[in-house]
Amino acid sequence: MDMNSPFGVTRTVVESNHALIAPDGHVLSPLPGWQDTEGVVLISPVLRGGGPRFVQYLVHGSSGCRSTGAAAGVERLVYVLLGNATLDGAKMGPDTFAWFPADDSYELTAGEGASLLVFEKQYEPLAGVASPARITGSLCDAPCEPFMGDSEAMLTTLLPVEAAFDMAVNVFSFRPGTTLPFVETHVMEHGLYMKEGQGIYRLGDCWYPVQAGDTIWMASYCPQWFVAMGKESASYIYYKDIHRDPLFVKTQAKGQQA
Ligand code: UGY
Ligand code: MN
Repeated sequence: MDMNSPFGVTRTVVESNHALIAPDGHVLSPLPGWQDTEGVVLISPVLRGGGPRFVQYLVHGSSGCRSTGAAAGVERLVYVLLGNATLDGAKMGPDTFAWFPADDSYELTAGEGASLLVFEKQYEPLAGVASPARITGSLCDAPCEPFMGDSEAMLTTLLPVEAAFDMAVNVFSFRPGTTLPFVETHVMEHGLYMKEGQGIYRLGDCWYPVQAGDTIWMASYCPQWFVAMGKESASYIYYKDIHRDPLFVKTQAKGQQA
């Protein structure tokens, strides 16, 4: 924890259609769905009434850290940021991931010093389309392409882009000076974790300096834009909801009141 802010200064902001959570404000708590585990819930439906329809959290590995599955009906993507995890006894190193369909069960552990990033949402089945089976993979083996033809902005898609999937998790890497090509405004919402580097994120009508370790929530229709700055590439991993008719998407996660 950064104790060097004697005047109560932080870059963290929580607005109606976006939030920036800087790591200096992280507070550990026990994690539901995990045994003997602490972590930080970065984004959740309680951030804003009618707000996020997913959960994004960090797991701090420890000797007892363990999970055997998410809540009923909830799909989960686990990405190893640092250190090592095991899935049913098999090692998962940094920059590997696993996506678990709803109601999957397994034995997942994360050792001392490990840091896992997790995204969860209630799976929304599509009539006539089977729910996909578990997927494991790594950043370096996933498909990676220039974003809209710009080879300085490389987009890696961790999950297959198929209608059976109602979530996407991508890793976006920008050379210094590279931008998102335009200010995006779209129906999908995002949960983002800065993996490396720094830059400026436009969220709504505000421009924020951001760096590795920061978390951003972008609500549906939050205008968004990014420029990478500094000497090294910037990269972030982000979630979005896809492939479902917005007429029928729940505006709130189950169990949340307005
Ligand atoms: O997938 C996306 O919408 C992506 N281009 N958005 C973002 O990086 N803020
Ligand atoms: Mn976007």
